[in-house]
Amino acid sequence: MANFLSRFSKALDATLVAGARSSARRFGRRSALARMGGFLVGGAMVSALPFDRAFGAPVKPAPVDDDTNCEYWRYCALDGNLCTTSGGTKTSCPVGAEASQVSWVGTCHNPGDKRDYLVSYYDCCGKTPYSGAQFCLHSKGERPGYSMGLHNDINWCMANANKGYHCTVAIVLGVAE
Ligand code: ABN
Repeated sequence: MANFLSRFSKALDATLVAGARSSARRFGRRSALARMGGFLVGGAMVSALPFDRAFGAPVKPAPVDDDTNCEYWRYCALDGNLCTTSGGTKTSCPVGAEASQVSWVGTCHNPGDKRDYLVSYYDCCGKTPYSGAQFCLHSKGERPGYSMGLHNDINWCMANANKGYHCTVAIVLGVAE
């Protein structure tokens, strides 16, 4: 009987020890840390992968309809203050300023009708610039300053009696064929 009890007790011990080891392996600190590490590294790699965040939708910038914003389509080659933020409109100088006698011409794409237009930029002259004016620097089609006719960083009031620059308007001349 004593022999049987001793063997039974040893078998029970062995079973309990094996169970404790297996549970330590599965739920222990090290394996929990290893699993957490794998999860974190995997998560970081997934978020770094290049995937289509637009989920297939075509990505194109929304057209800007606001003519006080430099991104408005007809300002694509305008380098100067917007007359729409200087007391005028996009096609007329503010009271007290007169249009320049020479101008700069650019070709801009209108996303509204998907056509290209010739746009003439006239400076408005004879008045000091308005400090709150929106300044825009777009140089589409511009060439370096040694070719003056192809450079837009120029005061077009130079041919006027009043050469003081105030702002720039953008007049559409027609469709660019
Ligand atoms: N055409 C706008 C402008 C005026 C003065 C100086 C540079 C550019």
